[in-house]
Amino acid sequence: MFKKIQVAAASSVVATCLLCTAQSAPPTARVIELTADKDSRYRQGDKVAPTIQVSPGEHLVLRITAVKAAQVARDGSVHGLALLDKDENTVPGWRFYFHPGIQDVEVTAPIQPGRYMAVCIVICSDMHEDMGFTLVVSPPVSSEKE
Ligand SMILES: [Cu+2]
Repeated sequence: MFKKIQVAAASSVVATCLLCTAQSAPPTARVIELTADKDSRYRQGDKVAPTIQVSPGEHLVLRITAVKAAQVARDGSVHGLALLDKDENTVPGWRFYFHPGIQDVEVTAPIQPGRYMAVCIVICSDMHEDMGFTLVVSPPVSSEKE
């Protein structure tokens, strides 16, 4: 009897793990290209400090091209990124440091709709304070209430 329970427990663990694997299969992430630029500004194409619209929980790849500004952090980072909610708390999983060059970071958009501020977290020059962009999380139109 006891043994049977153990087997049942073990197989349920396996089932859970299989489910995990299925869920973490590479989602089709939207790639958002940004430049963390030498003048301490985030750019999307020509747009300075862009506003980026995403869906709640959307899988994204931020393709960051980081270009050294006036100052470099001790670890060699030239810029960074943290996403802040309306209370200025960092959204979990949204804190990165960038070395010069192109790097991809995978992120998941917040579930909670609203405006989020992405800010640079490396003191990259005396223009650093104003370096960032806006992430707007808005629910799909079809789910709007009447
Ligand atoms: Cu910066």
